[in-house]
Amino acid sequence: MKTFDYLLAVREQKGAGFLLLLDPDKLAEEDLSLVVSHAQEAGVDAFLVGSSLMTRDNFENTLQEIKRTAKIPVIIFPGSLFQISGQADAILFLSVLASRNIDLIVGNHIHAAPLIRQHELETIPTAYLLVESGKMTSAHFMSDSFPIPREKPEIAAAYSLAAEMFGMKMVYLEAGSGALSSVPKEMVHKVAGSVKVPVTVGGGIRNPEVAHELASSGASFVVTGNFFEENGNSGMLKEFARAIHFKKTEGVIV
Ligand code: 1GP
Repeated sequence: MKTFDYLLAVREQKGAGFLLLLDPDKLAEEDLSLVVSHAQEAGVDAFLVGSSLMTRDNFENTLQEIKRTAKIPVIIFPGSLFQISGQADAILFLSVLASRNIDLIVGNHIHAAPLIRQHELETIPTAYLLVESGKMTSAHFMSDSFPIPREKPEIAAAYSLAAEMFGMKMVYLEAGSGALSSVPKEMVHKVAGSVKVPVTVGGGIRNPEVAHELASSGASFVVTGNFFEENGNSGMLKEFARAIHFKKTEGVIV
């Protein structure tokens, strides 16, 4: 099954999917197999792998380690052109639609496309929309994007509609890793009600109640990263999974 079809099946069966971001710049390679097995047992549906800024040359090794243990899809969430690898199952083919840097809207993609094809990597064309979140995050800074004002869901919805009209398959509403405030549920509701493509929401989600609220407001996928990088929080993975999987049904997705 293609990764995107798997994601849609997860959404259909569970209400929403739980994606765990693994940042190769922050995680020690020797810890990865434990992190991965613990996360999948707890109910994580897929892994995102990527970083706004990589300061270590360990992207390939990190992916290899994750793939060694992962039974669920491993999806590249690229922070730059250096984050392309044939070891993953798919890549979010991101366009930072509100960026002021043309290369991040469409530019780097020209360099990436032949390599992605060579690796036979599945692409998930995704509109990546930065949302104001209380402070400048690495994602905001690195992507040269004016964040969409929190109280302007109609702007996020208009961007999302344009993305859908361009044929993109996903909208990613991003508060930025470590954001003070996550994307407002009103904005998620407005965007999810405006487009048919799945809406992924991430950044600053630090408790299961917020994760649940975002999923029940229409987010198809909820992403967390930072919170589970902190020691002692991995015990909460199950609670997050339960909160995000608001539709309780049995069955296995293959
Ligand atoms: C990054 O939204 C994700 O795209 C994760 O954010 O690290 O704040 O959970 P956090």
